[in-house]
Amino acid sequence: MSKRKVAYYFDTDVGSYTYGLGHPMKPHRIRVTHDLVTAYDMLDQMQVLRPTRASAETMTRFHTDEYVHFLNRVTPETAEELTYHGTRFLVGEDNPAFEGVFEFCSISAGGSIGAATRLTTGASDIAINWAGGLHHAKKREASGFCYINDIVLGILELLRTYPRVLYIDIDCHHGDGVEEAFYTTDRVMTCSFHKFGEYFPGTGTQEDRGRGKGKGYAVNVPLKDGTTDQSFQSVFEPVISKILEVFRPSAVVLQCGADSLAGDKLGCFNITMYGHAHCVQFLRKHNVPLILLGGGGYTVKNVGRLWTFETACALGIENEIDVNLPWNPYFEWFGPRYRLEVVENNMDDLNAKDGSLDKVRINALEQLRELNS
Ligand code: TV1
Ligand code: CA
Ligand code: ZN
Repeated sequence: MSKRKVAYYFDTDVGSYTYGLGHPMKPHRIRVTHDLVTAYDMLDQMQVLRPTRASAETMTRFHTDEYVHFLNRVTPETAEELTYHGTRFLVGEDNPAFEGVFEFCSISAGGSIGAATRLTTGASDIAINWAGGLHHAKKREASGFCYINDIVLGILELLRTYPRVLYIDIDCHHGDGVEEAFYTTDRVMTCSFHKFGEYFPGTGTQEDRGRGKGKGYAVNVPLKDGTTDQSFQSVFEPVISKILEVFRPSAVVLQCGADSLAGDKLGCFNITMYGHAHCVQFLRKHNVPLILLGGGGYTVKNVGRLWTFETACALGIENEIDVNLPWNPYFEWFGPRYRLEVVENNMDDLNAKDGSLDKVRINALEQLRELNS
């Protein structure tokens, strides 16, 4: 398997931001990942880059001036005043106005825009930003732990050079913000795999396929509780293969949300580290410029495990990885197994019950077949 030039975006400050006590989103997981990547000696096999922080002006390539201006000013103290004065930009407990929220967003967005630039200039074949993947952020509103949509900003950067971009989202939640941003264009195809039914954000049925010129270019694959590696692969491989054939993307952005892993605190799937990383291996094998982004992931140890292994997959060294964890700053915490892999549990796979997954696959393939006629 041939080598790829890999860029890895990391900012040493990113792990210090906190959404607040008790909030499930923990930026610290990016630092845990980085410490494991370091312990496995991967840093000297790739370009390690500190992202240029995205400016407010750069963010307005997608978001409204008013919303970005608000985010740039808001502090924990002024949140209430600013929020109830005019439009409500931050709603509920999901998106608190935490200390340094704007800087955190500028690191996340800066990494994804930088990753895009690495591909368009030909400097890298694969670019990684585990601090990105915040797929729920809307043009004028924060949503679901996401404030600035780094993915949309990264894709907009890719579109300056490439005619067509494919966005794939394997986070347990629907990639609604990215879908909405490109709903009416045929230059970006979005494809989200997610839990559907009494689950945030509630969108992403197979009837939602895009509008106008974009009709057919939004693909949704709704899944049920307990999705296993086998169930996931039975839809991922055929659907993505068909997309690569009919859409022929110039670049692919893969959102690697880790909340689709077994044992996640907010997720409800039963996918192992190997099942999740198979998606990365599958796309790397297709040899198209690739961006890997983070996203959800709430069982912090497992997020670190997964994204470390997926970094190894990007480098093509996953077969040389020792599944017994090397010494690292969090070693004790990885007990009692002290192993890298995330294994499945005994929950029921509700997709397997009634053949509903076959219908979902057939439906998606039918949608893609219609694109060419
Ligand atoms: C503060 C403290 C906020 C504890 C939020 C779980 C919390 C959640 C918390 C939570 C929580 C959600 C909703 C709220 C509908 C809304 C990064 C009115 C124990 C990409 C975002 C999920 C997922 C949002 C983000 C969801 C991503 N679930 N404890 N909040 N209500 N919000 O359901 O896709 O992974 O849960
Ligand atoms: Ca998803
Ligand atoms: Zn999620």
